Amino acid sequence: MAIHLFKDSELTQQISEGSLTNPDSDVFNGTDGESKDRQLYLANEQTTLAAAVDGATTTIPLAEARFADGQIIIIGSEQILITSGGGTTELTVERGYGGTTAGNHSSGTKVYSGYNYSDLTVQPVDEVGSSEASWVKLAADQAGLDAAVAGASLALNNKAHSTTLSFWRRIIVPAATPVQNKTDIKLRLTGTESPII
Ligand SMILES: [Ca+2]
Repeated sequence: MAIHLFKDSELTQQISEGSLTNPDSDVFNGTDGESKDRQLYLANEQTTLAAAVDGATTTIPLAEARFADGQIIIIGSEQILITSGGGTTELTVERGYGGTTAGNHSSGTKVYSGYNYSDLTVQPVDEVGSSEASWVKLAADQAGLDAAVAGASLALNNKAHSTTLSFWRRIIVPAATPVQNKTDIKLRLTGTESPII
């Protein structure tokens, strides 16, 4: 999916997926037991235009390489199909895709992966050895963490391409637990990805 978890509302710290290059990590006291809360953010793949484009050009300059060939991006209300240049900061595209109108866009305008999401759910999972997924509580806001069921998934429902959702997670390490370099608890995001019609 062209959607990611981030540690910050500015979406600069993407949480790594399938590697530990930038995990959602904390330091815990496993002797006495400790819990820590963090707000996480969920947003579409996105960047900005590195330069202004007019309605005629089929070259789109990006601030960051964020998209793949065959994906649809959206700038303002215009949908754009990437025909080549995916994985680079200079896309070759088909403008005005899906019945939208090709227009002028100024430098710095947001460029989103052009998909909406429905039935989004985030779930703590641990498939290595014994499951410690129950160390995780999820809730829509921090106050809700106290009453959240340990290990339960959280429904995030629907997300439009340009919106950012957020939720809170609490990691609870039981007392007398060795936690050095524990890396097996993950957050799994599921949902339905739909092109914008
Ligand atoms: Ca485990």
